[in-house]
Amino acid sequence: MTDPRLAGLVQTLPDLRLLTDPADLEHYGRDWTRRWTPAPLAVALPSSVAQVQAIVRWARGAGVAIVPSGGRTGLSGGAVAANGELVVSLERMNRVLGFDPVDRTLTVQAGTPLEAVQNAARERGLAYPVDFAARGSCSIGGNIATNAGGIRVIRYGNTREWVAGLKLVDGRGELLDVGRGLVKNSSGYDLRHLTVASEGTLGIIVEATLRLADPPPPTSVMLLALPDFEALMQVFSTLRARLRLEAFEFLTDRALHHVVAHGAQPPFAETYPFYVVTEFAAGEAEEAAALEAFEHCVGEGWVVDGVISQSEAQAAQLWRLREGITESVARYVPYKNDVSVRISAMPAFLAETQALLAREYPHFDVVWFGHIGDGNLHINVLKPDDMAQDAFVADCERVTRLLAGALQRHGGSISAEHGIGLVKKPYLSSTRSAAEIEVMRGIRRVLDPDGLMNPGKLFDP
Ligand code: FAD
Ligand code: 2HG
Ligand code: ZN
Repeated sequence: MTDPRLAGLVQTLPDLRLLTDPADLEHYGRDWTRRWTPAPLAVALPSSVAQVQAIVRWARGAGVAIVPSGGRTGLSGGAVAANGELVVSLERMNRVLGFDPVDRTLTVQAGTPLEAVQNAARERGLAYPVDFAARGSCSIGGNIATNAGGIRVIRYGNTREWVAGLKLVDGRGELLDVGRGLVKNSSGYDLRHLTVASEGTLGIIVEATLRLADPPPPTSVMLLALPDFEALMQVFSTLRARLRLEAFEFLTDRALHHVVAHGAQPPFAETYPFYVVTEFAAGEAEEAAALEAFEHCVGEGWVVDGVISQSEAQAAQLWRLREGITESVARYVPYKNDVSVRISAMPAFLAETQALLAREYPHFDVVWFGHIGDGNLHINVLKPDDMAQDAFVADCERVTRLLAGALQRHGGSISAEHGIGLVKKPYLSSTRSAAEIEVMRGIRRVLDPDGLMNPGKLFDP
């Protein structure tokens, strides 16, 4: 143990697990952005709410900043610790605390992985419907702190919809029990919703009470090949009107190229410009409706090829083409954009953005995919191997300023589901007015008067 400030923490909490080994600092100091060099002071692994409160109180006294840390799968730099902060990892607080079959809620510690929550719900005959590829590594605390979305938002909404209550240790070390699982509660400001998407800037989420859904119906997965972007919205409208959609996701030929290069099975003998992966409630009538909808789309020229899953294994194979994209491009340290507009604004926004990126990025590999049914596009720009990281990021920042302008014109958001963190901090004002940001600052000051909770993230004090 090198830093003398830590001696006080050890004295206060002799049982606390504290890591200072350089390999641990490296591991816990970064998230999936891989852009910043990790340099935390230490990593604390509390095992109880009382320990978390004591850590925050010690940090206030010692003037040490805290970075709340879940699975560090975040894509906006929110969990990065590059300035001598104390990383507070919730990974040891990973237990299911209770299930109430009448309320249909599951109470878990914040470090519980999303997949463990899904499994716990399934074992109890219900479902936790938030879902995405990082399910095995990300935590419920991180999901709440970013208001994570994923592949089923089109039917079930974001994480926010499923948080019935939570416990937060705020920046003063106070334990706030907000929401308490009530269905109805009109007793003033909803501090639970303030905490959702707060990115660790208001405190550390230590527990969550999650609403559970009915188990999903049996489903089939369809992969469709499309000739152009315009067809995408037509196919979406057609399928949404005729089927019970559980998911409607899209990817471009470049995205498919990278997933296949990473080991996925190519779905068709030919390649096409765009693909849709859609999941819908299955049954004899639904399959017939799906076939009819498919034929209609082919007749209109919106779909040029397609395949429908005949087994769970095939469904998983089709999903891999969409879910494997982030991992398949990770080696290029991509510059990520995660933008949204209202679904009705999507055709005009898409046309403008497509023209903008074709003009500004003629030589870069630009990988488009995302949750088109939610108005949410992911645009990953891949760094050419022979380009320096700084020059690449500077160029991407220039284009993101143009993209932020387009978003402003179309009433969209610079972060749909990944959060602002460090990556999108310079562009927050394209989505939020000065008056709104001032209100957010005020809220942050009340809950974190010393400015020690994830400083430098989301917006500056
Ligand atoms: P971390 O990365 O550890 O932290 C994220 C933010 O939350 C940070 O600001 C951190 O300080 C804060 N935080 C973490 N835990 C707490 C806590 N207990 N209390 C307070 N603040 C906390 N995201 C989507 O929305 N949709 C997707 O489809 C999606 N797919 C992904 C696929 C892959 C392969 C990967 C790698 C990531 C994906 N993500 C997606 C992004 C990421 O998984 C989510 O943002 C997730 O919610 C982050 O959870 P985490 O536990 O890893 O949080
Ligand atoms: C997804 O939808 C995730 O797969 C990750 O939100 C997006 O890697 C990305 O840009
Ligand atoms: Zn996504």
